[in-house]
Amino acid sequence: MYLSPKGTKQLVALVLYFITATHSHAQTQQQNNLKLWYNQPASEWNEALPVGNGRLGAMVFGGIANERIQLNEETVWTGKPANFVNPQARAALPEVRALLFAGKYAEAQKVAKEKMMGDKTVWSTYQTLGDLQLDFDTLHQNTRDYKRELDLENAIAKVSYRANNINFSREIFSSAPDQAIAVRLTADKPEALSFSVNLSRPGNKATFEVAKDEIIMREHVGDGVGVKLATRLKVKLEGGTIKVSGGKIYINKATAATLLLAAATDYRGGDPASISGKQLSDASAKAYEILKQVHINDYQQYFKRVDLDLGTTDAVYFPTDTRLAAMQAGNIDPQLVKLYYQFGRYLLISSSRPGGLPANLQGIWADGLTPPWSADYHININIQMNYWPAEVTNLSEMHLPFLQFLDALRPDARKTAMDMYGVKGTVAHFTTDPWLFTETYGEPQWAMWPMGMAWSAQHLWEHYLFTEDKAYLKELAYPVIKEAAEFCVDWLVEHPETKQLVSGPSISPENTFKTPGGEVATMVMGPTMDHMIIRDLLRNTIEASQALKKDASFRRKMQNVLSKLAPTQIGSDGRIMEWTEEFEEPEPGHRHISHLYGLHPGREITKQKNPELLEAARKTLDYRLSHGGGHTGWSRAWIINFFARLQDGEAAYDNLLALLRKSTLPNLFDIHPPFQIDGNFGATAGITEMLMQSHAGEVHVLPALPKNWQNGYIHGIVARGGFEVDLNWKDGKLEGVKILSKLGNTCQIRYGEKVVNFKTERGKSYVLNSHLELQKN
Ligand code: FUC
Repeated sequence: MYLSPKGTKQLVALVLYFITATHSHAQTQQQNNLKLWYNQPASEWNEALPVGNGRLGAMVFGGIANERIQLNEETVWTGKPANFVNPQARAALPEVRALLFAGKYAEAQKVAKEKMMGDKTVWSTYQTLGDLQLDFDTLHQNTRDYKRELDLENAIAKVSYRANNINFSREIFSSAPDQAIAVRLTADKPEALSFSVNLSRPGNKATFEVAKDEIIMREHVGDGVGVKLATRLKVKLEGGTIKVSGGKIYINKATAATLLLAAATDYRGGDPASISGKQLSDASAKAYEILKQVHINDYQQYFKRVDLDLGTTDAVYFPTDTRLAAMQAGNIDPQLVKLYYQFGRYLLISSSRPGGLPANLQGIWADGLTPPWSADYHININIQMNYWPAEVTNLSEMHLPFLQFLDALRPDARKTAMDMYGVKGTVAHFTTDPWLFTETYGEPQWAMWPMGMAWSAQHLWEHYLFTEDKAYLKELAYPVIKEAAEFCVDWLVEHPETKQLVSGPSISPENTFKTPGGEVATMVMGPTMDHMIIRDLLRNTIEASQALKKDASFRRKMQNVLSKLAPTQIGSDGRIMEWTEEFEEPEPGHRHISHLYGLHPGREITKQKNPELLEAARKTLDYRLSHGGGHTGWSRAWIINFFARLQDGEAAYDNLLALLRKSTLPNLFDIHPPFQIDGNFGATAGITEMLMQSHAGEVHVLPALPKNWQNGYIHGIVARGGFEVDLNWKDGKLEGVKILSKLGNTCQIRYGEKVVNFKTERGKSYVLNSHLELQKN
């Protein structure tokens, strides 16, 4: 529901009237605690509710006379593998570098545009799988008690209402164990369910077979350049009759019906119709209640690992859209923050499962044939942000699709490094897709940036820091990290004046500057972010090689490079410099705040190590914000993480509120605008960073607790070194900590200025009081 300004005001007045101070109403609170719910159907896609099993997704509208369930499958992509390296790139590299060193920015950009950008001619985009449409008979009129909800505890969407003295209900979920979507329709009066079912896909290119109780929809997407898909639907009835006519299945006078939907493509080979056929027949052999219980058990093993409480107000009695509107009007609603947090975890579990593709710009949920930015894998912040919450919110397994994707990028990334730059190792640029391209195309302003692989490699190392899984490090992570490092080592060149090593040609993602001659330019030699990424990568690779006791000579080479790499500089106004020179900034509030990579997600800038850089980072952030920064959802989410790392709980909180107030849709999806899921994930990570951090070699509890969260707890979050942490606080102060040591490492824990060290045993729990004193078990 979008409210008119007037409607919003009335509603908000009403809500503010009802919402009083903190109360506990255990029962209702229990009921609505972890649900997004609404008193009306979705009037458009941005109000519909997402379900997903990592691969197969649906957006549930909850219509009364007509239900639309928009479907997605993660591999429904147009395009194909393509090679589009600009053949002139390698020869142009020294020319572009020389022009940039000579300060001829505009000229360098022209050469780069012509000779380094590839010609991407194959159109590739993620697309909808299609729609499942239900049309009901006239019994579904004059409804009352309508409710539509998404239950985050069970990962089930529900619709219920009363009409003609009958209670109708629908449940929809996407099961990972059974690889199918289930839609269950019931009525509490026998034979009250009459409706038709059909499948469709925009573009009118799909073909259909309807027989008895089953529909098959097939299409070769992208007009033949893309995957072949098959979607299959089966209807199972309790009572009533079924008939087929005009491409639809008609159900007459049933008491209950279960619709099961399976879908597959040939992205990984095989025949989509037989893959989905097997999935469907396996699922339909099980009773609905069994499918549901197996789904809930599977989902809850991940979801239930973390519990958060930030306090509750009477706002919980109101539907989610009303609460969001009230918050936008100034209301305080800590439980909505909890809901948003757990929704972020829900979205990751539902869009990223081991063995599948990583979550794209929209997770797996995208409507139509041309979603924004092709709903692709932007790797200049967006996909990384998707995975910021994975380890810390105890969803380490959900990280794997991204980590395996990086491994899969390697053959192309190796070829691109050599063909484009004549350099060994692996490189990727600003974006990619499931056809795994790494070469670049388009405008140098976003495309001339060879750090996509180097940044992403951080995730492979981080997964190890949380799990210390040596086999994983050896077999999957290290080879990918090492090749990314090899590229960086050979890519860097000596600056003719400073003699330091610099990266370039490159950009500070997607920002511009004014040259001394007054032109707007983007490319330089030595943007700060590149060096922060490379420093992080080389340090991580050194640590990884030490952990595996290998590559001693490459390690020395990396150490040597690190000693010559251009350092992070503070400008004359006290801010961190974004480029090697202090250029005039045409967009001082730019959404990318790339030169703070070392603060977050990197670990170069910490209070203990370099307080002067920390101070400069704060100035950088304040300056960006005072010039309109944070205007996209993901940018705002990054800012929450930055302020958390600056240990400024109030500023982190203000930006979290701004995200909820300005960049959140009625279904709690983040907006760029339009919908882009990275902000959901970035903010979930940010909230965790406010409550605990572990990037600086210690478990820092409550580093950025805002005044508004006086009492609460978070249980089950994870720190580097393999510590599962339960934190409780009261009156704004730590009450106690429980630490489960999963790996048996020594634990260094900090609260404020107090630091304590203790040895741990694998699998044992340790309890500390408010003064960090270890309690006897
Ligand atoms: C990055 C951002 C844009 C957008 C796009 C998908 O390049 O600069 O704002 O989020 O990715």
